[in-house]
Amino acid sequence: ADGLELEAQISLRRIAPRITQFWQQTETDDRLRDEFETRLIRHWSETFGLLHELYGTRYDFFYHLEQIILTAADAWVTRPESLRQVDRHREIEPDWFESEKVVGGALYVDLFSENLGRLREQIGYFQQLGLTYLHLMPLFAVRPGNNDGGYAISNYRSVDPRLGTIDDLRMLAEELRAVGITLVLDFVFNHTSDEHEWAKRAQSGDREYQQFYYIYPDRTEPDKYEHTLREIFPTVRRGNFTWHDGMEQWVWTTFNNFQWDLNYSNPAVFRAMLEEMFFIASTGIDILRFDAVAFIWKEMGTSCENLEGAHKIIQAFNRLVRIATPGVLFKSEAIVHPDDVVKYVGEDECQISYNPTLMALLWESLATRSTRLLNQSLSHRHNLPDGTAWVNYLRCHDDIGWTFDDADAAAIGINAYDHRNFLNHFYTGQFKGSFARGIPFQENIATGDMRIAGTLASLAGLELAIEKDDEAEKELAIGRMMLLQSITLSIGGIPLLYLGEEWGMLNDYDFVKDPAKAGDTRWVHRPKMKWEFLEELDDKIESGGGSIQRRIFEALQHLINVRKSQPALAGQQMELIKTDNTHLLGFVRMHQSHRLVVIANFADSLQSFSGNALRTAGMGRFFEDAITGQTFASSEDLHLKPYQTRWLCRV
Ligand code: OTU
Repeated sequence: ADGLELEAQISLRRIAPRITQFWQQTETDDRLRDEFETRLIRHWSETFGLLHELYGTRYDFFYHLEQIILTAADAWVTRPESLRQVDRHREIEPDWFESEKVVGGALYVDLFSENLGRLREQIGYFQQLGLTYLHLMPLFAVRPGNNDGGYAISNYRSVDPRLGTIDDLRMLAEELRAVGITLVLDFVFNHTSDEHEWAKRAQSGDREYQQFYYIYPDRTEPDKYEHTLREIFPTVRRGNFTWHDGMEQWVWTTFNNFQWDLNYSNPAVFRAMLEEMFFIASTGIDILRFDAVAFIWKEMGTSCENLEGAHKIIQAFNRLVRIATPGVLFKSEAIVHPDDVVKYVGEDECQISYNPTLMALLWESLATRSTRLLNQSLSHRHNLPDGTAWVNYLRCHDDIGWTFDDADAAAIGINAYDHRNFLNHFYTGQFKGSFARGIPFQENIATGDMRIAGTLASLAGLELAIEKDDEAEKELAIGRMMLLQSITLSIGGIPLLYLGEEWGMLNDYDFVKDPAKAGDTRWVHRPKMKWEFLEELDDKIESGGGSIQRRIFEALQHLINVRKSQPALAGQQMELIKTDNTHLLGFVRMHQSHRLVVIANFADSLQSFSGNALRTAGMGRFFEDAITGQTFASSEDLHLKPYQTRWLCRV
């Protein structure tokens, strides 16, 4: 380690004159130089260590190192001053995203509002709902035809012309910022589309660009890799490689055939993608969603998922962001085993992460009406290191995979394989008595494995209830939707809605009519926004009345407002309460001197909880349900209606 530190210091001394030269060429003023150099020195040892570990054996390592640092310097000096202000502010307040005031939403620009210009007109809607964090699905230039919902990017520096321009994006970011909404965009960095300039150069025979990807002349290497690889999109093709007719070579394609995996063992790829990342950040992005993090590092003989190299790459990006654009945060998208999910979370890696385990287990509890597996998992998986947070969600643009830990299931006597089969049956509506209307995604005939597509409302029973025109069923469905929302809004972390949830968007089976979508059942839960319901929102109907859509909207809006009024809901700290009732989930949220107890009923029948236990949990003699405003005394038991959640605080 001593030797490495010496190398680090020598390298920095060698690079210093090049940086000075860069300041002179760009006529950078002293303040900006000082700020950058202070951060460079602060993060230098770690940055050097990571890059050295990744690329130190390359003969041209020093060249790449120097280029990387100059890329970072360029990102800082070309960054708009308004964003540098944000950087400076967030260095003083690094935990801004842990506030109870933060509530997120995700949407497709085209499906929600045609284009970026129209989206700007809808900022009022986000405010009305209470959102402070907006994730726009990928909006950059894509290949024609199927583009995997924007995840097959051809150019990271131009917006899909159907959605607008880079200037529209900048303007949107600025207007959102003005009203306190942060902007999240994907950094789709595992792969580019086959139409990206780098891929095209590779196709034309350019060897330098062929090294940007994993390209093989015959099956020898691919076959060796395949021994230990999973198939992520088995309905697209068998295996992970695609034959390219023009090049007459095999290309590594973890996802669709047209999504070429980038080769991060090549430092030129790291630097090229660093430049793209800084460009995206410069448009005014607060959080970058690191797509498909699990797959970015490959090693023969391994699963090529969640390898140490993947962590090093993200940590290196993280350090360079701390140096060049320090206000920017990373969000990890690792929809993998919970032990692996958490490894991407850290101040020095991704500060926030999707919480796929909670997501899957909330659906599991809804199906079983039992919180045992959820409790088991939460008991040792919820807490995260300081300076990090979960992003808690119920549905997103992707499928639901049952990524809970087999050992957690075994610990409470559940066979994980059978249980996943049950859940798949349940959520595709095949299980007797199921309320759900999901459809299979990536069903693997060979293994029997599948994931589930469907909207929150359809999976929670609203579609079936409407079809049956059964009022009681509709009530239960709304109850289930609000139950799940009440957990993600209170358990600790950033709640993230998938827009459409707020008015009970149902599955849309018309996607099969579009040949570019027909092969991907996730489109069932990606319909166009139906703005009609909004007109009714403004009508002066008595609250609690009106359409189902309106009722769902108002109930969710209310929950969001209540969340924001509860300082106990900041941060992550959560302690489970033993409820001695498998239908109930109970936990205490604590922040500074604030406390809030959450009790949720996953059964479709009335349940009670001991008032005494609530006193022990810190509720004193009298307490209030912040959701309904009702007050209770701990001398009596607390009652919960089917699917009811109570957020209790002392009075
Ligand atoms: C991500 O998801 C995106 O969210 C998907 O929309 C993309 O199709 C995909 O990457 C390719 O860009 O397989 O079904 O973590 O589950 O990364 C979703 C593992 C996916 C994968 C996840 C991927």
